[in-house]
Order: sequence, then C-alpha cells, then structure tokens
Amino acid sequence: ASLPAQRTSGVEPVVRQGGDIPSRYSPAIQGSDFERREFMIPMRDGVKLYTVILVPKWAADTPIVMSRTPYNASARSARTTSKSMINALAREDEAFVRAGYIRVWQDVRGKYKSEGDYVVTRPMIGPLNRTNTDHGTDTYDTIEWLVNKANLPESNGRVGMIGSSYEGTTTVMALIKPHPALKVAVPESPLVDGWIGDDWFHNGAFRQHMANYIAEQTGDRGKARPPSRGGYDDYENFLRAGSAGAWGSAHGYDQLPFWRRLVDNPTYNHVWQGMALDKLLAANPSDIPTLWVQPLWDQDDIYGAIHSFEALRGKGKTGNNFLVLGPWSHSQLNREGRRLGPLEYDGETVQHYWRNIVLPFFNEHLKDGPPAGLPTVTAYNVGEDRWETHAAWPLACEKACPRPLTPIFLNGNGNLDFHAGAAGADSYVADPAKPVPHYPRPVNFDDGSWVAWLTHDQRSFDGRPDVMTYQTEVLKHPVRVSGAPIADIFARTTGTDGDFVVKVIDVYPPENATNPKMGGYQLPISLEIFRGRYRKSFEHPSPIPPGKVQQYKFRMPTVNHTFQPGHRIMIQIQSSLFPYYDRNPQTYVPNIFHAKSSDYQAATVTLMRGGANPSRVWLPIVPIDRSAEAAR
Ligand code: PG9
Repeated sequence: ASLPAQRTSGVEPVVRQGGDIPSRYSPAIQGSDFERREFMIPMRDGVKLYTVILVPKWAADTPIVMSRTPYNASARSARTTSKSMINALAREDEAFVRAGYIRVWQDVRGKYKSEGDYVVTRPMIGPLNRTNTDHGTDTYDTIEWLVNKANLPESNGRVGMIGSSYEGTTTVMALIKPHPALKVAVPESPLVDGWIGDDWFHNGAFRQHMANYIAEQTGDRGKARPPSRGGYDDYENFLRAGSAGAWGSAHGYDQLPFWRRLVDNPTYNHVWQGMALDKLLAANPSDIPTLWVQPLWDQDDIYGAIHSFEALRGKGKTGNNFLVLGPWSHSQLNREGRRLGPLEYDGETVQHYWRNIVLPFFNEHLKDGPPAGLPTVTAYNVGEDRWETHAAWPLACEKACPRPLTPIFLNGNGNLDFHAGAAGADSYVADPAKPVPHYPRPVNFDDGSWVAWLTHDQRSFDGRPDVMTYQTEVLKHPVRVSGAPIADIFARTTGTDGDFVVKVIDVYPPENATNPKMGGYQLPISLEIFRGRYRKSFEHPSPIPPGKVQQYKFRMPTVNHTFQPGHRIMIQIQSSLFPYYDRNPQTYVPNIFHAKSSDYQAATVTLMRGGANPSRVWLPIVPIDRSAEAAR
C-alpha cells in the first residue's frame, strides 16, 4: 500500500531544529512569594561554584542561612516546584522560611553543577592538601560574595551555616578560619573523625555499610549507580567475598581513589589524624556561637559533634558553645521526630528542636533577636521521655567532672553488679565463618532497616553461644546516666587479633499492657566496636599475644538516660557486628582489607571477671533529677 499523498505547502513542520527540549526550562513561578536565583560564584583559584539563592519577595536587610552540600544543591533547594518558598524548600528549612530568611544552597567543588575537583571531605590546607583551596576558603569566598550588596542587595551582611552529616562537616570546616560575616553555626552529626567513630571506621573496624555510598558519591560528579551486590542478603554477599578489600576488588572499587585511600590507610595514621576536625578546632578554636547536634542513636556519625563540643570546651569556649543530644537517628532532624524504631516520644521532638532551639539561636545572632538563652546542653532522656537541660557537661566522667564514673562489673552466672564478684571467666567461640549479625537476617543495606538498627531489640542475639550477656537484678530505684560510658574489658583469646563489641542495654519489664511489644525489650543505649590490635595504640597496631589476658578499654557513645525501676541494666559482649562492620580474621595480618580466606580462624575468647582482671563498664551515673520524679 502506498502512503497517502502529503500536503507540504503551508504546513508548519513539527520536527524543527533543536527538537522539543529547550536548553533551559524552569517551571513558571509567576505569583511566587520568592525569587530563585542561580549563580556560579568564583573562588580564589578561578573555580566557580554553583549556588542557588532563594530570596523572599519582601526581603530587605535580611540574614542568610547557608548550607554547602555534595548532594545536589539544585535538588536540596527544590523539594517541590511550588510558588511558595516554604513548600519549595526542604522540610528542615520551614522554620527559617517562616522567619523570613534568605536561603542559600551551594554544590561543593567537583559535585553536581560546581566546577573543580571533588575530594571526599577535602582535607584542610596543609600537608594533606597542598592546593590553596579547601572548604574553609570556599566558604570564605562565597560569604565574601554573598555579603557584597552588588550581588545580593537584600542581605543584612550576616550569615549562619547549618547542615547535617556531610553538610555538617562543611559547616565545621567553615569555623576553622571563618569569614567575619559568619555569625552562627549549627553542625548536625558532622563527620569529624572518620577513623575513631564517624562514617568510615569505628575504632579501626571498617563500616562496610558505606560501600554503596562510596560508589554513588565518587563514581560520578552526580550520583552514580552502585554495583549490584549479587543478592538480597548482604550478610551472605559480604561473607562470600571474604575481606572488605576482596569485596571492593570484585565490585570494581579499585578504580575509585577514595576506596583505595581507605584500603591503603587502615590504621589511625597521618591521613586520619590530619583530617580529624576536633583536633583542628582545638588548634584554631572558634569564637562563633556554635550549637553542636549529636543524635543519641546516630548510626553514621555518633562521634563528631560531641567531640567537637568537648574540644572547644577544652579550649575555654563555654559561653558560645552548645550541645543538643536528640533522641534521633542520623539526620532524623530533617524528618519527623515523634518516634524512632520502637520508641515513641511525647511530642514532635524535631519540631521542638527547630522552633525552640535552632530558630531562637539564629534569630539572636543574625537578627539581633532576644537572647535565645540556650542552656549549655539540651538532651532528650528517653527513659524519662522528656527534654532535660544541663548547665555543665558532662556531669560524670573520668577526670575533671563533678562526679567520677561508676564501674559496673561482669560477675558469675551472668550477673552484673556494682561490686566485683569472685575471680572467674566466661568463654565463647567467635567464628568468623558465622559472625553475629548486626541486625536479624536477611540483612539488606537498602531496605531502610539501617535507619533504626541501633535501637533494635537485642533479644535477637541474646542467647547465642557467641554473645555473652550480663544483667543486674530488677532495679528498685531509678539509675540515671549522663555522659560517655567506658568499656574496660579484660580478656584472652586463642587468636592473634579480635574485635570486641560492647553494648549497654536497658531491659524493659517483661510485661507492658499498654505497649505489649515493649515487654522485655532490650534497648541498646550505647553500642560500640573496638578492633583488638589497637588496644595499645590506634596508630601502631600490634598482634594480640594468644592466651594472655589483655585490657581493652574504649570510650562508648554518649548517653543521657534513666533506667527506671522495674528495668534491668544489661551488658552484652560479642566479637562481630556483621555485615555492618567487616570481620576481623582473628589472625593478625598487616592489613585486614587484604586478609585471605585462610586467615579467618575461629578463636576462643575468654572474658575475665573479678580478682585482678575485673571486666567492667564505667557508667556516668549521676543523681536522679527529682523534678523528673515529681513529673511521673
Ligand atoms: N554520613 C554521610 C557522610 C558524611 C560525611 C562524609 C561521608 C558521608 C552523610 O549522611 O552525609
């Protein structure tokens, strides 16, 4: 059949030069209550950084809130295409929009629309960075540009910075040699020390969970697709691969410079020490009013904020250095705050944080608002289900606190007491072929279970022959803890290396008619891993002498909690948290990333009790707050 004859004259062709996609399209914003402006702001080395500025229509003499992100400034500043600024911006910006701030989002160099090269948490200028730019200089140059009336006539010349996680890290870096117009900062869950306790390692144990992130972030200037891990159960996927290094090689990670940096620097060497921001802050203590935010169940960065707060306090920064300990997981403060895992809170804790803590703090320093009157520490107490405030912090610690730490001892028959019992020992076989899962199998890194895994019921693991459990009698009186517990374990092993995982757990009463699923719940309130080879030095690991008792002493994540009457305190100890952390082969090898399958050997681990080697956890016990008792 032939096609019907086509008319050609007088017909407007559909197919035209350029096609249907214009070089630029922005949804119509007529009638909107803000203006969205985009700039490429030049840095001192000529590199231009993509910056989005949202300016309320009525803005005049208005302060600026800025965040610097590796996660796509365009998307971070456009939750929707709404005409109203409050709906266009992210949920966490709502308080600022209501208060009329100008909002600035910028892509860090090398990511998304910014020029330049991307280096993961680019080290500050110095031995690890011999260029003339870092996140400090980029922030400085950006602020210099923003407060120039020729560029942004509506500004009042004052800038505040805020952000969670990576966006918190860029906020911390801005504090080291700050621009004078930076008047206030709120680093939330910043990565501060990637080796001791934030994203990459915890006390030397590698967080395999970050594998996806590394491919997404460094496989492309935008967001790369991570490789398939070969199956739903990441427990199986990672076990099959052997070491984390072998897993990486099998998935093409050796092409990624940052992955190689991790693999080549497994100890706390000059790389990690040189990037530790709490040390840099201590050397360059900032006078900028700063509110550090440390979620109590932060599964990514549970170390950075609190250690930075402490580093500045150690330098005498007291009147302008504040801390919030929220009952949240990582970056939950950008979402909803009524619950976490099994925990349900009295009210919207995240909303409280934004409205009653952050906003008054910003208003005070950026708008000459009334004094925010923040206490030094605002901390949620999940045991009391309420916010508490502390004028000084911590209330109990090893040295120079109002109170010392109180040891609680592992005793015979699985008992846990405030006195050491008779000398004894408990043994278990730690087998790297059957590591203890961090979360019940199947473990999938993408299914969302990651978010609240630190609150998961530890009954899932209690009773395994390779998990040792010690618990107190049922408490007759409340026990309040506020500060950082210290694990202090004496143990021998038949291996030449090994990990120690210590958990401080609140055991709920067996019955709860109102909330039955909480009956007997084993809630971890502090949980940490420690790689045995680092027991004497983080920088210089050494083999464990087999069969010889060694001391494993390490600081655990900070708590602010009351164990209520009817509850018990429990300590659990085990040798793995897999696949979240890589496995220790238990045979000493120079670099665990390169351990071979034959290096992975079962070992008998013996925990010592009482006598000369009284294994214990030092708890920051403080007097009961009577006002809380009255409120019950
Ligand atoms: N925890 C993430 C991160 C921070 C800093 C460096 C790398 C990763 C994050 O949530 O941004």
